[in-house]
Amino acid sequence: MLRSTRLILALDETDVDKALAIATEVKKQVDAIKINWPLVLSGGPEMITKLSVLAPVICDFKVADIPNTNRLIAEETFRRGASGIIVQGFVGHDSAKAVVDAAKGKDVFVVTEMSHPGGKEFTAPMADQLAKLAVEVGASGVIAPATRPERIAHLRSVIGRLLILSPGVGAQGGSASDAIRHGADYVIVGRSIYGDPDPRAAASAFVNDIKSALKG
Ligand code: NUP
Repeated sequence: MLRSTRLILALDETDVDKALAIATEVKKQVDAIKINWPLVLSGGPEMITKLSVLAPVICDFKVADIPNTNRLIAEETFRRGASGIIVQGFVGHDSAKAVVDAAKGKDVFVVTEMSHPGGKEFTAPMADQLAKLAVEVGASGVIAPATRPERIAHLRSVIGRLLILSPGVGAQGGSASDAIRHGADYVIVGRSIYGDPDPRAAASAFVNDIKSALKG
């Protein structure tokens, strides 16, 4: 995945026409488009293929099953044109590794500590182990919370040079520049872009905020 603007759009818009229009509008400002179950359930898995024409698509399916089922999910996801997939690490090394193997060099990201308040309950205490698992199974990187930037810095010390993608910016209260300053490679922004009356202007503001962090 190109590291140009370092902005990833989380396209959780369930109106398919709107989602495609927004993706077309902001495609030059984002390094990837992340989709999740809401859009896949409303528009079908062909949304992966349609969006992949516009930008690299990361499927945030938080895959969490036995190795064989994980492998089948990953194969179908990549067959439809995804460039990356997000998995849960708590199901164990074998399950996560099955996805890395099925990805055949495409990107796999492991969820560590989640960005919402409930992320502190179970995922935060396990975050170091989940980050280590990401390294051990050969994942491309991890998902770490922009809502707690100090945790991004800490997780960076666990994973070394793996990528950090950081959601929780905007609607959840986190700041894009703070996340970058604390070591995130990319920030993931959803509602604050697709829910804005002017998604392109909103995306531009995030791109500029990220640039300010890279300069300073
Ligand atoms: O810890 C996480 N937090 C999070 O918000 C892991 C995620 N994958 N996400 C996803 O990022 C979430 O499911 C949504 O698709 C996106 C954030 O969207 P928003 O809060 O910017 O609207």
